[in-house]
Amino acid sequence: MAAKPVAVPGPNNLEPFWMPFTANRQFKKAPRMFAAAKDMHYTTVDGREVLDATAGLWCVNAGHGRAPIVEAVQAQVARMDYAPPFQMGHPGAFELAARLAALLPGDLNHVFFTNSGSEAVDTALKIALAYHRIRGEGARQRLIGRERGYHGVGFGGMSVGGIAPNRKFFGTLLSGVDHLPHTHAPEHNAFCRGQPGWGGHLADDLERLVALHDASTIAAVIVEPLAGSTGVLVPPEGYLRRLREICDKHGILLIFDEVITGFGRLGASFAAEYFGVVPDIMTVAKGISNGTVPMGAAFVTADIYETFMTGPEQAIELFHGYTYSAHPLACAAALATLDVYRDEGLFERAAELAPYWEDAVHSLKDLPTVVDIRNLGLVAGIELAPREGAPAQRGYDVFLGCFEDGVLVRSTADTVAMSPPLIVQKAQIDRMVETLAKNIKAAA
Ligand code: PXG
Repeated sequence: MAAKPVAVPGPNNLEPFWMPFTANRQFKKAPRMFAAAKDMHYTTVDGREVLDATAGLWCVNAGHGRAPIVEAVQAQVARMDYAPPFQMGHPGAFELAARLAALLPGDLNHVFFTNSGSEAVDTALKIALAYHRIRGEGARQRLIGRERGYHGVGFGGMSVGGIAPNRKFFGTLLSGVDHLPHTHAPEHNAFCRGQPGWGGHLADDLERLVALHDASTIAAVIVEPLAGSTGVLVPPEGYLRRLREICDKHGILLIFDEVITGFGRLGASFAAEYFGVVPDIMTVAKGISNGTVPMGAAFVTADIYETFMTGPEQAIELFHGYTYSAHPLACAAALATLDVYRDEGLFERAAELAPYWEDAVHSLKDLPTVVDIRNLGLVAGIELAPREGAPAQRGYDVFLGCFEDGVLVRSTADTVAMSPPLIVQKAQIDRMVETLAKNIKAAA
């Protein structure tokens, strides 16, 4: 009998894939496709090299296709593809948790593994609620986020997040959530280099929310130490410390979402270390495994972990977890990634390059339509004035123009964001900024 023909979708059938956070119809008319990646560059399907100014999507901090990471994943998949994480373990998970604990600031020293930043955030929020309940403070059920915050796309993360289009289509979200004001204030801080001097007092709004709801009803406050997705908002001087103080005063847990800032982006292992402010829970993803295999994690203090370790020994302490928590391939990728970060001193390298990066991006200051430039570590956001009646169009045109000129940047509304792999060379920084300058002028 003749073999039944198999319907193989041709390479040009772009229809079935519903792309995330993408204008699907626009993309499918003129697709942009990557086929390969090495170090600082992607190669498109038609063989063009594209310089990566965004570390993929803020995740490939060690650069693409790094041999030690690739080989570690290859060896792991050949040795053991999968191991169940519930009531079973594998050595890589414990080794990775111990390595991370050694890297973490302050009392943060226990690790709950997830597969993404969104899951890490929902995990952190659930741990915060359960922590208070176990301690007999079950009335602490409110969660506080911040306007313009991005904490992924789970119902918890959406609820504490503060980006309207990410929320408004999806119903009533979690109840009992309130938001701090955002810290975007170009009228005070435009073109400041590094941390803005104005705005530390915005943290005092937490006292207003405490007065409104009463501290006894508030479980946790979650913020990105530096907000990435909303257009690179650098925390004002003193802001994070003030949040820490107010949380301590009222017994509220402080959660830092370090999905973007973790693993060297600011020139320190974590933003908590960079700013000298340690949260009670920290969420990470992206750079933890260099984007090679999906992985996220929530880090908690010894106090939080020990609070859960109090019932009968045979009882499960936290009814939460994922089939792929601490997946062997993700653990192998993360262990090899941590080796590369350490052996190549990439966090220190980011710190050393930061002043050059700052000068380079601020050279765009006098170009038409540029209304603000924000930077810290190896991150920059260049904010453009929106076109009349067409918000986000100018940012998108700059993104597209840069891509056609062989540089991958990111646009979020009319802010262009760059966050290159930490192996970036100065000449490559120059190329990114020149390409951006050309395309900002073209889109003016
Ligand atoms: N928290 C933060 C601070 C993030 O930046 C997430 C959570 C969610 O992670 P996952 O792994 O679930 O996507 C993120 C993700 C952008 C952009 O363009 C940023 C993210 C995702 C997509 C786009 O800035 N960050």
